Amino acid sequence: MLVMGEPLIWRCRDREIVCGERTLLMGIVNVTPDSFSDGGAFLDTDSAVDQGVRLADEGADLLDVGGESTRPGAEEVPVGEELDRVVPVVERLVKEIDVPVGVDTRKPAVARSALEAGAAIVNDVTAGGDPEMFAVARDDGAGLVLMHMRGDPKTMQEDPRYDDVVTQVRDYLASRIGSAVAAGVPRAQLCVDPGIGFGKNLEHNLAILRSLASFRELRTPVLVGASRKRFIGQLTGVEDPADRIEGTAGAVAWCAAQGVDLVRVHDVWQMRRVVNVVDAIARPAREAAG
Ligand code: HH2
Repeated sequence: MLVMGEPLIWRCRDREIVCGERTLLMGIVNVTPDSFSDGGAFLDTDSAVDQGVRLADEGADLLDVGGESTRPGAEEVPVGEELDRVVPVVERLVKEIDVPVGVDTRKPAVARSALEAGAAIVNDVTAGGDPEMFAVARDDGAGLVLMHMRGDPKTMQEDPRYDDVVTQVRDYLASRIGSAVAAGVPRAQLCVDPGIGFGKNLEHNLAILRSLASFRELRTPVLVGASRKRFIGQLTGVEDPADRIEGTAGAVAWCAAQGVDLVRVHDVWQMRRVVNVVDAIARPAREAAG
């Protein structure tokens, strides 16, 4: 049985997100034509805002608005286009719902504009690949997700190799935490994510999922994004990502049982039911064990 740490407060501007009491759901709003599972479904501002409002109603604890797909092979989106996609959506969502809104971007200029529009969190899949991202998070007191990726989306799935994937991913995240803190971002604003499917094959993803407890050592909240991903298709034989709900539920249940703080999901309605059950079973048991 895994032993959890104390509840953690994740500071995201004026929001204090309490982690550790239950599994928090980060609902995904992809304002893109080409995301791997819902590309094109929410490309115009109105439908993206409607989707964000729906996910909040369904029980999302926070939202993640993205304007650039990071699926394997994806091309980079020009900054102006990414701004046009995400900023109007963030601007409206923060007025219409009460849950914190984040922006999924690797570009500091997009992060800065989204924060000006009222976002509270920056989800950077490059973990500060552009060091300016640290200054953006520091200046605005924003929450910052540091995710592990090997290479970039264009090439990351070309024969990924590790000697020891869990140790290497954890050491990488520890060193990115160190760089963020050195650049003036308080640790309390940071959250880490091992980056399921980002430069990792099936065995790498499974090894990470088996060892989630070890990421607690980093003393930040831990986020996992397994929703609808390819490894779930590989394990279930389901080709269409939008049809991978049961497989996603399996992964989300596992994450909740391991004490992961946040799961990033497309299907909030269904995953809320999953974590309600698993949290009721696992959290008191873990507290007793701790
Ligand atoms: N996965 C995706 C995108 N952003 N951010 C974090 N922190 N963790 C993840 O696992 C993660 C992420 C990919 O999922 P999605 O946004 O649905 O697809 P796409 O990148 O094709 O838009």
